[in-house]
Amino acid sequence: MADSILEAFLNNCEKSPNKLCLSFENQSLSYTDLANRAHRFGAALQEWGLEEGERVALFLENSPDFLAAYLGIFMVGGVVALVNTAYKQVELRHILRDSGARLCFTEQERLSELERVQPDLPELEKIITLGSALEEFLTNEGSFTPRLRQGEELAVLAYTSGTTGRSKGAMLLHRNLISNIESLRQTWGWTENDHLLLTLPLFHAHGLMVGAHGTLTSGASAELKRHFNATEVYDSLLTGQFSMFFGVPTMYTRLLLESVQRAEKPLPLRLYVSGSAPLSAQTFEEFKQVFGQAILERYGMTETIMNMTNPYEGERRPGTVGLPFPGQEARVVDVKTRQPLLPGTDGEIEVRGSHVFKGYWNLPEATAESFSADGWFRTGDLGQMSEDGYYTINGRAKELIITGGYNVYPREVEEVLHNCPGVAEVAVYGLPDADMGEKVAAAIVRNDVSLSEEIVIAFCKDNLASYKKPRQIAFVEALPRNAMGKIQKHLLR
Ligand code: MLC
Ligand code: AMP
Repeated sequence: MADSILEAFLNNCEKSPNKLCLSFENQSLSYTDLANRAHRFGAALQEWGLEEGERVALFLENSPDFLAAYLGIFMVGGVVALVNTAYKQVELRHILRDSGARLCFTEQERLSELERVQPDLPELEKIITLGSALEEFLTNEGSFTPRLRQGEELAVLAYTSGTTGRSKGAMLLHRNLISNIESLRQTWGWTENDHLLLTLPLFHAHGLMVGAHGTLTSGASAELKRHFNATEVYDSLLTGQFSMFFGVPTMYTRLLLESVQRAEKPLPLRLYVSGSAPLSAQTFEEFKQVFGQAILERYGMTETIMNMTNPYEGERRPGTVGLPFPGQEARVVDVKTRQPLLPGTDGEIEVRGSHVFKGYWNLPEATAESFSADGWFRTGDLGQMSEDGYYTINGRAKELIITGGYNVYPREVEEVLHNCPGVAEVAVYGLPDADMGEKVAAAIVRNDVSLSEEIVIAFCKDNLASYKKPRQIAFVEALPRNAMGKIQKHLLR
């Protein structure tokens, strides 16, 4: 068995060199085309002097070159640091400094944001933008042989928003990536005949470590889109070309809204999958009625990639995230005593197995806190297991807002807003939202009455990814606090 995504991809390339791998806008890439392009990235990186274990940041939107760069970095033993394209100066400064990336690939339109923080990033030696600068870089083609058999080595630093307000780099090894996708492919029956419609961003686990990894390791194909757009996706589904679609719940609610205006309904796909945020039982049922198919809901997180899945064959139970993937363990423990609980009892979900990350980059204490002595990872998700093994998530031990499948930690937004002139005190919390599942809201005590919603939002957007800005702001006289002085966010809600 291959011990990395790269090795599995190259095996498929050898087996079916001319098979379609990716289509994107007006390009079609066979397995050989993508491998050749990745090879050019690898050769150029080696020539440039990237050493094994050094980090390269991908601050890129979806395109075949995202994946060519990703595989090319692995070819020389480099580590990929993933960066959400919505990130602004606060997130960029932290991630690029923390990862110590020597090189960053990005697009021209993101360059100015990067240049704002570049003076604070002594280790960042080079920024390469797609287009002529990239093509020039790729002409440095020396001869080289891709590194294989690197299962125990670090592959990816995937930043997850942190409870402390600072995001943490989850260290995923090649072994974690390959073992999780092997298990998932087997469970979902993914074969070389599958054609996936992939509109999720590649800079997060769902798009990259499920959508792209599954495609590349199965010898299958995917049509990659730059962004999700409900009208375009609906049109694509009508073509009948696809066997699978993966999305966050917001994408499914938007497809349902789209269907209201359409007379024609898509033919059934082999598989619709939802994850990254809770899929409501209502959306599940409505989708079944309109599209004639039961969405398969699964549960994952950056640190562990995919944890649980509803059955491919068997009952897909709405409101649950199903059972652990084969070869992976899960249990529910008491939040205080950490003792395992019986079915039907609420507690914290813990997981264990070869899919679980190595720890947080440069944060041994946070790593130690997140694992029990016998290797169980504390997910921070609260829930229970039924008598017949289905898990339900019903809360979070961590203070987290999930909006449209993106995580927002209130603390990070609060820290930025504390620096906004006119803000004396601030509390950020989540509220239900029909489109995004949850939305970010803020209660603010002003020390300058001229402070308006517009100013607060503009300040937020200048510093942080726009999806983290509050969508609802209440100016209050004081924040409700308990006897210990802790803000009582449930009262604000
Ligand atoms: C965009 N916006 C959002 C948002 N996405 N606001 C809140 N929550 C979101 N998720 C804001 C933008 O900041 C912008 O604001 C405006 O909406 C328009 O931007 P857009 O890019 O055109 O948005 P849209 O197309 O509506 O995007 C919605 C979406 C997208 C659902 C398609 O958010 C998305 O692709 N989500 C997927 C996230 C994902 O892949 N998560 C997986 C994480 S891995 P303004 O004011 O600037 O105009 C993981 C593990 C696991 O969680 O289990 O999978
Ligand atoms: P991230 O850190 O971005 O990987 O987000 C992971 C978190 O998303 C998990 O800890 C869960 O809280 C949440 N999540 C992922 N999938 C689901 C799901 N199917 N249902 C509910 N929550 C989910």
